Amino acid sequence: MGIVNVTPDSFSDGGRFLDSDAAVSHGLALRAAGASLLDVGGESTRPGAERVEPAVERDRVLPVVAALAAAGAVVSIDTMNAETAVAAVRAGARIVNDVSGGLADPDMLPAVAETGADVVLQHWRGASADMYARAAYVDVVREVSAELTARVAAAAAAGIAPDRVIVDPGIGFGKRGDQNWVVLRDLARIAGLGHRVLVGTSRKRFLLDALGEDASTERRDLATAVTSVLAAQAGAWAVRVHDVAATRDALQVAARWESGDPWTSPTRSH
Ligand code: PMM
Repeated sequence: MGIVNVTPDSFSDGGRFLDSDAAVSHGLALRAAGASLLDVGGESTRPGAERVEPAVERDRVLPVVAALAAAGAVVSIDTMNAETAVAAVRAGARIVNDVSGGLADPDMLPAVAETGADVVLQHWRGASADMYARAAYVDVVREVSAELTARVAAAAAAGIAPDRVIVDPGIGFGKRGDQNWVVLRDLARIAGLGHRVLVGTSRKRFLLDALGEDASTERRDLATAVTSVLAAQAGAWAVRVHDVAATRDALQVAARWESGDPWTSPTRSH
């Protein structure tokens, strides 16, 4: 899953893709680099970020969703707002990615049920501004699993069939650095919940525990390729990344490792 942030304050791309044409071009480039899904978002969820007016969010994302869907991409809409989700599905999005797992907007789950779209329910314990205050766990993997299970039940009660649900442990959301590593180590237990699993580690702060505080974006992308391979091996269905090419290469190398097939390259016959 390639990330297309259409925000002026994304910590990762510096808001370079605020202009919708640029965002569409970026999405198409990610697709050409190997992304099978494009995740379009108009509200930053970085720690401390302020909420964006839903109308502003829709102005940002709808033209981008429409253009990418028209180009044949499978688009997910990264939003916590039910109206934005419904409008994006009308514009061609096939997946609603709600980092709050349907908790931020009480209308979200019934609205998604009506659209027929798939939904990503991410583990979440409150808005970005104060999410670290809630990072208190006795057994982080057990609690994340239980809270995700409760969100899947809420989705089912709203009319969303379990096979339309993708769960996400929410790396960096309401978890401190060490807690993220524990969740990743035990990711197979999240996969054991029986749903498709999405994992987003891309460029996130917790990677600096391994890389050192001053790691460049390039080094975070390399680390993301490694975590994405490890997530895939633990059963993840998709990984959400900024640098699609690096993660694609890493996943292809890992696939060769697992299959034992000889290396072949499109540019080289052997
Ligand atoms: N992370 C961010 C935004 N949306 N959605 C899902 N499902 N999972 C994530 O881990 C996730 C997300 C924050 O990252 P960004 O600001 O770099 O997009």
